[in-house]
Amino acid sequence: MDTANSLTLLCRKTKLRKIEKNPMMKIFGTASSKAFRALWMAEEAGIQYEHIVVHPSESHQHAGLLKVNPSGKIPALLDEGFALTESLALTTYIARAYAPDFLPSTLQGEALLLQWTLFAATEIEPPLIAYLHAKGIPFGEVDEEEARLQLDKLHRSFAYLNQSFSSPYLLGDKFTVADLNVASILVWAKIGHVDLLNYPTLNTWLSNCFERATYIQLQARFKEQRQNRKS
Ligand SMILES: N[C@@H](CCC(=O)N[C@@H](CS)C(=O)NCC(=O)O)C(=O)O
Repeated sequence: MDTANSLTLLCRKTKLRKIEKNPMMKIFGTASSKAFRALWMAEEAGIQYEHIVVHPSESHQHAGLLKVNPSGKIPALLDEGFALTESLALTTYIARAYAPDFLPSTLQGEALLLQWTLFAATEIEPPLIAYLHAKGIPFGEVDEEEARLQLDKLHRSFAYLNQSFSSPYLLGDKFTVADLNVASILVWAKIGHVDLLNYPTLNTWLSNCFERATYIQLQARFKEQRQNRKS
């Protein structure tokens, strides 16, 4: 058996052991925050978990969260006493612990997973958030010149990503945690109505990610929760 197969087998055994021992991993945060990434991965993994809703505005006063993440930021995860922070580390942990099918099985695949995750976190997310802020989302203060500047940076990243893969998913034929990590950052592009039509491969791939049953069900569940809170 090669290393990749033994790793997959080990992950499967770990998954079974973990589910038997403690079905309730805890994920702290709101669905409209970066916690969505971990919630989405937990849904893809098909595991039971407890979603502890903590809003960013109250996270520094939330005793349960502070025990898991003393910095008071969301998201955070607690699994059998193991505490973890950083949304993109959470997704990768959930996949490794419970859903190894969502991980690449080669050394090169692992490297590309890291490459695209870091690319999205450093080359897409910062200009995308800055762009949204410059467009007045969510604070209302608009700065069109700043928005143009950030959009230029984004277009360079989108062009690179668009030309870097041709298969349905970033690492090949199957949806992996690399797709989930990058797509869950590009959720902000959807919120900001950033036009991706000039990037057909990227655009089609992103639509496929957002058409996944887990994504749609999760969005519907959280919309319902928001409406129930308002009524
Ligand atoms: N790099 C962290 C960022 C976490 C983060 O910025 N969380 C925001 C909500 S999305 C937060 O906790 N804000 C409250 C605060 O900064 O005090 C991650 O990806 O998990």
